[in-house]
Amino acid sequence: PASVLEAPDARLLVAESLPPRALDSHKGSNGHVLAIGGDHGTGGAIRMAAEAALRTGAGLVSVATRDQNVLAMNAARPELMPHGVDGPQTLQPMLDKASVLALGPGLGQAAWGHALWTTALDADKPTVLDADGLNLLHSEPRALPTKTVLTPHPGEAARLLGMSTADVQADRFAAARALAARFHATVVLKGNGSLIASAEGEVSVCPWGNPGMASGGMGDTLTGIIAGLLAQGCEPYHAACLGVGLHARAADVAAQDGQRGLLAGDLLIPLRHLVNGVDA
Ligand code: NPW
Ligand code: AMP
Ligand code: MG
Repeated sequence: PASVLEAPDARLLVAESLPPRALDSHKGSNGHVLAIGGDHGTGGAIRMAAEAALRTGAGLVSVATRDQNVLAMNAARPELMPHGVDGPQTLQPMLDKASVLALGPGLGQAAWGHALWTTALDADKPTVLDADGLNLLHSEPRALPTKTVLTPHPGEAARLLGMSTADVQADRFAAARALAARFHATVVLKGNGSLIASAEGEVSVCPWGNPGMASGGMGDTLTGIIAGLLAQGCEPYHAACLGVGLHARAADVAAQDGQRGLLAGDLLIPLRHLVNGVDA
């Protein structure tokens, strides 16, 4: 048995989950997301995750990435706070200030990414683990923070489960439940009809989204959205359901201009409308 995310549109989900901001709300009341990733060549992935967290309403968003990404990120999105990190020593002070981590987009699986991954997971903060963060977990299984959301696409899920992508797709419910039970975490198994599974075996199905979403950066954006919701106080399963719903509905709005050529960045403005409960 599984429940379909029932609201006729994501605004109802938002209304139930994110109350309007208090009049005396300030940036410190809305959480501080630290996005960690962006090895050489994939700096865009972590910037997209970070920007999505901001557009979801996180109060502050810092980025721990390669030195070489900092200048461009500052220029393109000055609201972000990117820092070049070369290892655990430079990452630790950033971890101390963060309330939620978005770990893995573009992180790579070499020594730099591995060192940041270990240090970040040891901090035991609410964490969205994605992309190379999941691939590293496959190479080195370990205990995860109490509040963890894993966001594998079918290829990443297959690696973690030691099966083929086709096997995952043949029984997506079983794959999502198996991962959630194995890692004691909330799992989003992405793809057409994304599934959200809790460690206790509850599963929800996302009825929104479209094939225009099959383009680079889409998953990185989802990671940032869920991190932004955790930062504003949502519990992991709820943040995952709401985040998947907002992401897919924003993509449906953006795809009104056509599915081919839809960019992950095109989701950010409809996302902002939806997260505020206004017509997109
Ligand atoms: P196949 O071929 O079907 O067996 P990878 P990645 C499968 C960063 N990025 N349904 C499929 O396997 C990421 O953050 C950076 C079924 C496919 O070949 C990561 O850090 C960007 N199968 C890193 O790059 C933009 C599916 O998985 C394989 C599936 C590598 O991430 C792009 C590919 O997966 C990217 O986000 C589906 N729906 N989806 C940037 N601009 O900086 C995927 N598969 O090998 O894990 O590589 O996902 O591209
Ligand atoms: P990633 O592969 O990590 O970039 O994630 C891709 C994102 O786009 C996930 O949120 C998927 O659920 C979504 N997506 C990709 N293809 C489709 C599709 N055909 N229908 C609906 N959602 C999709
Ligand atoms: Mg991805």
